[in-house]
Amino acid sequence: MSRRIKGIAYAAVTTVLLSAALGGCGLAGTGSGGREAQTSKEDALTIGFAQVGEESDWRRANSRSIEDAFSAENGYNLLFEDAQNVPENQIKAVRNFIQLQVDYIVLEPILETGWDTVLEEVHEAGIPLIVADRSLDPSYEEYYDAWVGADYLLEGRKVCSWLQKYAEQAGLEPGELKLVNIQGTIGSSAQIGRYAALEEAAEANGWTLLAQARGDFTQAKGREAMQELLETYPELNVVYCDNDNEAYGAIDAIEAAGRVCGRDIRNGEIMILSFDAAAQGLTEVLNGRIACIGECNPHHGPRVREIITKLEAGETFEKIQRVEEGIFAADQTVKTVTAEEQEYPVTVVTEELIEARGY
Ligand code: GYE
Repeated sequence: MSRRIKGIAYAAVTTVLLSAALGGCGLAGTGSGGREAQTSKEDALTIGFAQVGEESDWRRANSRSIEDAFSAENGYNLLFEDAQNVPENQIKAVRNFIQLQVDYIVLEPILETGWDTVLEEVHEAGIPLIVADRSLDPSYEEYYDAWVGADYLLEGRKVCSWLQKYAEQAGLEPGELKLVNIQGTIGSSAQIGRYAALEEAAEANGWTLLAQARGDFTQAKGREAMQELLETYPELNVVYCDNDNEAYGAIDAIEAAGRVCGRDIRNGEIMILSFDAAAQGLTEVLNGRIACIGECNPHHGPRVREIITKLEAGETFEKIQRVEEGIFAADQTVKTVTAEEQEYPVTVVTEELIEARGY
């Protein structure tokens, strides 16, 4: 079982818990039970995991994946630090792991930048660093042993290709498309990549990109952002949400304003595009409220564990590991999308697919 410790005031608590978990001298001589416990704990690897927060369905599934992969039964002491989406908390968490001399640090960075000093400290302490999910600015590459995550620019390009092909088939002129973007945490690699794809496609296709508004990857902020966007830009007809939770919020706001979510924008419907493909998001695809979702896979636990196992065994592995992902829509109006000169099939959402999703 991992220990989830929230917020800034965790440092002292973690220190206490960890010294117990590591089974220092204090545990010796407490009888055979104590000694047995000490032996197994000493064999266990201690993993310091610096998580982003709990902002979305994706994030919760990702946390579960890490907890399952690094469970005590699997032979790990997992120290789980939730930064609550505050970059300073995450830097503190990493410093704390250095002090505790954990065996590995696993970092899912909130932001791409701002890591200058602390990564040097990790390096000096000789603790292997694995970055997962969001990526760091390329200038930090020498400071980590591996990164496993998604290609956020590619995800965005796939969704934009779907929109372009859909519009073409529906006979919509590029200039008719009036888009807004509800942004994820500004400066996170997921936000940067998905926005870059949108900006590129808007320019290439002649779509009107009306505005961006902050949604911080949450339903509450997504709703607020959508409400304001509708007031300022009543002509908007496509909402590019940086994740599903923002899309749920956007749906709430659109319906509260008496508008309809759907693909028939000529008749006043508002089309929603999204990322992640959590079960609730896929359900919204099935009932027509979300037009298309670019998949983002949260199950990094086993992937990170495999990297650590290879590091332990001195085996080689790919330093940069990108996860392959799909794209989902309600039907095959668009059969394949094209991005980076490759075709990707569009998967039609079904009840079975949603049931199998698990998050
Ligand atoms: O899309 C969003 C989450 O970093 C890929 O963060 C992740 C994003 C994901 O909160 O739902």
